[in-house]
Amino acid sequence: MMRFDTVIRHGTVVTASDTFVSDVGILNGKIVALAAELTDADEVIDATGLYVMPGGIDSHVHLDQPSGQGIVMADDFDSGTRSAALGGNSTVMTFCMQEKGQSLREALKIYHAKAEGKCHVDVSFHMVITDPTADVLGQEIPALVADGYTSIKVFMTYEGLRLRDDEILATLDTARRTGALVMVHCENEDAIRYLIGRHEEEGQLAPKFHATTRPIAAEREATHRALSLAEIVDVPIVIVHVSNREAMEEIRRARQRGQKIAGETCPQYLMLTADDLDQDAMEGAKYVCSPPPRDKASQDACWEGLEQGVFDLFSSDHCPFRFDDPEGKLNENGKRHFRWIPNGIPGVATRLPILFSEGVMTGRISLNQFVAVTSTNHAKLYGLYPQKGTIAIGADADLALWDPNRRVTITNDLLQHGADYTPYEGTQVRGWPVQLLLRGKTVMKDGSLVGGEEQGQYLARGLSSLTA
Ligand code: DUC
Ligand code: ZN
Ligand code: ZN
Repeated sequence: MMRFDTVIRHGTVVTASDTFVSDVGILNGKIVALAAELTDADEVIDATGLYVMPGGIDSHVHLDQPSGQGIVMADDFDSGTRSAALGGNSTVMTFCMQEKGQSLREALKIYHAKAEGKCHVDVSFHMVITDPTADVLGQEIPALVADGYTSIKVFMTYEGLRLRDDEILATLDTARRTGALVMVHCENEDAIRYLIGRHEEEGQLAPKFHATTRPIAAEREATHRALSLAEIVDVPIVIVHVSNREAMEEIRRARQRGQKIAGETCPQYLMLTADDLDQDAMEGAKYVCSPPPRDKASQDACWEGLEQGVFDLFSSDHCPFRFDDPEGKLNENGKRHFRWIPNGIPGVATRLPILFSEGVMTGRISLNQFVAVTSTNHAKLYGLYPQKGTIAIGADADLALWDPNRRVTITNDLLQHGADYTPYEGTQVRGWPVQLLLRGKTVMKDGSLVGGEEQGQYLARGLSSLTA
């Protein structure tokens, strides 16, 4: 008879494809048995009435990133991964931002130092390419992909970050040669700058004008262009943080043309609208993110995209800034003009409960779809499968135990992130992750971190299922 370190008993196991009652036997951090009535374990966890799901994988999280002069991101790797664990996530993928003129190796050294010894869940890095020199594309990226840094993000917006179309093409070509997967932030920077200029002439500087300077057409056009550039080079890409139907339909059409495309949406596009930016005083600054939240019809479209599989990924785009803070949303310039309000909202802890409650409990998506878009597809698309993202023999025992009947009113103090607000304050959800195991060890139970030490590891990744 096999002996286990831990057995999770009598839970309902949910994967991206199946739902079944089974015990889960864990040995040396791995799942080694799925069967009825496993015994002989050092630790037994009773999961009667609970769902046992793969730990959440959030492949779009910003932590400890420089964000402009005098602006400080609200989460470092300690607080950000703590909040991730509280929300049922066992892996986060964060961004390593290349400064202009910097080598990618230098940038990675800095981000590894930021993360070292601080992580409560497993962590991996996407490279943000802002300076695609011949050396970066010809030498560094091939070597980095071989070392397990297999994804890249590029921006079509933000002066100083955005790449020109020829630079995007060259980056995509490098991705095609190396198997890297490119994530694209799609908004037309020239259109946005033009609109900001017009708003300035009219004195329209309040937070709500962040949304009107970044209209759907600017996102749709850039999405179409990114997809066309990928088609020209013949390489898969990920369209990240899609906010509306028109951009979503571009993804559908590209797939119909035969392109391999992944699509991502985020909680803010299901739960918020541009009206949230239009509030008294500076309250609207709390909701400034890019692309901006749109309207009810866009929310419905994003739900449709999740239901119908246009979106493979549901990520938080956690990009936290404090609100009432001169280094955050209400910095001196930001108080006067929306363009200086740092873009981004916190959400790594609320991503899963929101989708569980609003998606699964309402019957919009199945439990299996929930697991697919919050964990399994992230592992597959970013080269961690089947080590992560599923419940199978040999996989890491990264497991989230969910109580589908736990009712929680979201408040900022529950989330233990560095931001002083949550956009979802007062939102009532049904279903909550009550325990999280990371490689077989409990790291979170009933809203508290346990174990006392940071057990997260850095993950080198293989190639994406889209590019392999
Ligand atoms: N893009 C992101 O992916 N996150 C935050 C800000 C942004 O523009
Ligand atoms: Zn982005
Ligand atoms: Zn982001």
